[in-house]
Amino acid sequence: MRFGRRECFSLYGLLAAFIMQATPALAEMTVTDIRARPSLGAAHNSIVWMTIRNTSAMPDRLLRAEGDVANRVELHTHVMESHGGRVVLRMRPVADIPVPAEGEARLEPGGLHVMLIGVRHPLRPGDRFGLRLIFENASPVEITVPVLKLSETMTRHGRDGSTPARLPPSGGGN
Ligand SMILES: [Cu+2]
Repeated sequence: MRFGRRECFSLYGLLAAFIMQATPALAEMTVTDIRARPSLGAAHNSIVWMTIRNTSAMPDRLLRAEGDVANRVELHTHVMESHGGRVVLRMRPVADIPVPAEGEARLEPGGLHVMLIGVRHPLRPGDRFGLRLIFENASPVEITVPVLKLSETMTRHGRDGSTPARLPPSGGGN
């Protein structure tokens, strides 16, 4: 029996399918465009944005982000809500963030983001801190997050208690 070209390809396909099943950790994530907002005002909160690209053929989900930069690190999105005829943008926690196969999840101002609640030290432009991204399939990814000036983050973030126009006086609070 001879293998023609077609049979060779189907054997190769079977082998590839077997390898993918046997090693689900092959899902690979590339994280770019990482940036955080300075922590401002009395809220001691900050926000991290990034683009997560899934280079594998397997859909995945970001389950959580971990780091000791803040007391709580949550995954959030924004939703439009109407209050007495006024439309406001509000933040809401999400259980996970889908990252499609060979696609990307964009965490952008006004949408999905990583929320830092109660930062342990004030975050100022030029600072950097680490976060670990935990996925359903892919291996954890360690990222370094630079803190940018508020204007550089192009923030459209809503009412989270911050006062973007004014930095807290030095020596005050915390
Ligand atoms: Cu938020």
